[in-house]
Amino acid sequence: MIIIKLGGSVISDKGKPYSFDRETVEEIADEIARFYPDEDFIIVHGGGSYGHPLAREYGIREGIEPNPELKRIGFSRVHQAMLELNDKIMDILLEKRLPAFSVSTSSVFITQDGSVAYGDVEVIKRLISLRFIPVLFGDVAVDLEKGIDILSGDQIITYLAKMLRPSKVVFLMDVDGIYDGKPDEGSLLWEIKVEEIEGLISKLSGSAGIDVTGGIANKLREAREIAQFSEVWFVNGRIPGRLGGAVLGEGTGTRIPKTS
Ligand code: IP8
Repeated sequence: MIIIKLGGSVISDKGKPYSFDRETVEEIADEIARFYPDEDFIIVHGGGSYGHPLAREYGIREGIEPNPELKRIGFSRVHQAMLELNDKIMDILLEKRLPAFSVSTSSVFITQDGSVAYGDVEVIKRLISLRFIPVLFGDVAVDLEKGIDILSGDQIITYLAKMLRPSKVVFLMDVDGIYDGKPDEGSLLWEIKVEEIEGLISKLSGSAGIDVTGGIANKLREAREIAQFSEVWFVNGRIPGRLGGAVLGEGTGTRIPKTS
């Protein structure tokens, strides 16, 4: 089983509200279709310019207080925006005859401290055994302490990796992988050991546009956790062939080996 993160910066321009890169998602779907049904997949997509600006506008990460009336509306609006984005992605996957099935994150996960505190993966497991491709997404979530929060697709993947032990997790990004500096200045790191991650995070700048869940630093922290259960790849989702390379284990990008 391979878990793919469709990064928000790959499928939309975070600087432009409600932008969607249909062509890129079509190419990614074609690439998945090269490997399905021989390989099982779970897809998790990010918020892009659908989720992040609205989540910030309503202050969802700060919880249900201090203005619960407004926050409740915001919570629902962010969720609806994510459903809209999810719908566009689902349409493309189904058009390509991939049996994608959308699983609404906020209905199956409860958070605490930005991570999954409770999750139900039974339906996801059964969907996979029935040869579906479950599609989840970064979303709003009911939170044990703050009442409400945002759950990033990256944290969802860590939880799924722990519960389902995929062979690989592939993060699709808008750059070629992880660099030892800014992408236009540093050089691409082909392999990173988990011990090197903390040092790297302090060197790296945030991702472009508005990101309420922490951009590349968040991804690297999650990758450190995920590496306990699975190999992790970071590849360019905008360049056809890169996802396939990671699936085959011989691609251009950054690989973090499994630690045990
Ligand atoms: O882009 C965040 O998910 P991410 C989802 O995977 C929202 O971090 C609603 C901002």
